[in-house]
Amino acid sequence: MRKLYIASEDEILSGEVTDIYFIRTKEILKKYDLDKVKVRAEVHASLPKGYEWGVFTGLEEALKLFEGKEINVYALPEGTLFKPDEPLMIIEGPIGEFVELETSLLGILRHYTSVSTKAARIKRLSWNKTVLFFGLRAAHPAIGPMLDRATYIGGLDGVSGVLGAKLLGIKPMGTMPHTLIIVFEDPVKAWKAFDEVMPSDVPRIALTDTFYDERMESLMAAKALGSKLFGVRLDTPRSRRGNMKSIVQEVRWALDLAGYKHVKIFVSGGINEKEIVELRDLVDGFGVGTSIAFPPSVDISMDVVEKYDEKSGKWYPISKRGKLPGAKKLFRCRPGLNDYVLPWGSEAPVCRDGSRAEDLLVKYIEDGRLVRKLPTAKEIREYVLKQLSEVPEPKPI
Ligand code: PCP
Repeated sequence: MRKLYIASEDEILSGEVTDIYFIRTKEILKKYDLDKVKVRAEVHASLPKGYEWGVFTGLEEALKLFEGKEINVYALPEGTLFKPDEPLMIIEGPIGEFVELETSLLGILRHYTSVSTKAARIKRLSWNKTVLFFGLRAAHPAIGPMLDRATYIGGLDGVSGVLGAKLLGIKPMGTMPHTLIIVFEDPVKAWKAFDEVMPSDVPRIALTDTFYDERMESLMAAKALGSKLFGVRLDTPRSRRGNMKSIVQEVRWALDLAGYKHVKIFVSGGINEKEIVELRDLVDGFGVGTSIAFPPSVDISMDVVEKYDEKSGKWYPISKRGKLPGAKKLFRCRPGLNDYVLPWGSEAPVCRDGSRAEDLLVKYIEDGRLVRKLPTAKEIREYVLKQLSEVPEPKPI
């Protein structure tokens, strides 16, 4: 009897977390001896309105679905920026080997990619200010570590989640909750207790919005902890947010005037793209939760685009209407997203500087075996940040 309504790793990898119509399809295909028919299935995406690119993530988990199956899998490296309708992944092999895995595959890729894309947009808009993920409380804890990973590889600087950070091999980052201050009934006592108990490598960032005005509490914290105070966090309640920009400006002014220029200002609570743009030149960092944990959906789908004819030994294009038949390759000239989508088997075009365009769809699985070393989360994050530096700032939504 399970205590939580969540699927186990085995249930996901065995294909049990699927839509019933795939199980029925498999049964019918088997009966007609069609489950051995070799196909190429292509994964591609459409983007939310106003988005120019997405960040392809979830690959490491998605590949786990295919290990041990008699198939080949080609994909963009995890963290690659892509544009609408570009091929993200090609799965090649007998349809019966993977038909029921489509549900979990798309679920993993869509959720990861939607979260990472939003995280990347926020990071790109932040003018390189620190952005931490504070959104664990917005989602079921079963996927907490997945959200932490998706946001970190999407370019955020850190996550508050303890287990997520452990799996990423990084230190969890955070400040203090209102609960600490309320239990002490006195912010100064709470900040001093934090300073006394916490090891020296934990930055002293005082939450300064609990009982009094943000300017007052920030000055109180600076006075109480002096040079030890690393920063203040303003999580101003919605009911008090007349103009957050003015509040931050006032706190900065007051701290500077009183000689506390070293004290950084962090802002959290209800931060989305427009708030990032409004506050980015004033603050030192952001804590962002819900807007990333519940991002607009990057709609990822999979379609059979080629079948193999055993008699002629040739692949031939086929697809449902509305989708381009034939497997495709994605070539890119960098910097930026100067892309070419060409039929499978095409040669890499020549870029303006005379070099060959990068062939982005690479083989990850051959006959069910992983044939490429997977990058670490840190490496994926660096790859994302590099690409983000090559694209224009998105229009905040
Ligand atoms: C802040 C806020 C949200 C967190 C950050 C993310 O937490 O209240 O819960 O905000 P977002 O989802 O709106 O982006 P704290 O101030 O630490 O919360 P608490 O009031 O529990 O101390």
